[in-house]
Amino acid sequence: MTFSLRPLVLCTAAWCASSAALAQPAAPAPVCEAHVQGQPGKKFDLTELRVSKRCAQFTVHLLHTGKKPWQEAGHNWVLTRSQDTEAVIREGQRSGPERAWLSRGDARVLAATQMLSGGEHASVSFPVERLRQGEDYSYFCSFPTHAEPMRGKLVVVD
Ligand SMILES: [Cu+2]
Repeated sequence: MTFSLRPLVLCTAAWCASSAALAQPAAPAPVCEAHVQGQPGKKFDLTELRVSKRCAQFTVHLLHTGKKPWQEAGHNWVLTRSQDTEAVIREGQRSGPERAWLSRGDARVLAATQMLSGGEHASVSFPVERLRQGEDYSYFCSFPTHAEPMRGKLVVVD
């Protein structure tokens, strides 16, 4: 004769409900926006953004925390694949101040805010389906001499 030692499962409805919830936690809603500061000294306060592919759109809110006008020390936020970054920077320099050092309409520019003066802010939203997980993305400020120090990584996550 064999005994099957099955554990008795006893729980109140509330306890069972909570343990079921623990076993399968609902994924928290992803954060689909980020606040980025362009600071004096050619700095972004954030150098990595993680973007969930569960977001339909992602929005970057850029604030220029300095005081100078954009023609002197502007900041923008420009997103490209990392492999396109250097070429887009060069093209931006050629575009000059009348185009705020960014070649608009360039398909390699995945998203960009306008060039801001100190105290100004701007937002840009882009569809996340345009981004691929595993691809390297970089963001930067296209103002002359800013793109090297003002650089960050955008990582697409689940
Ligand atoms: Cu800048």
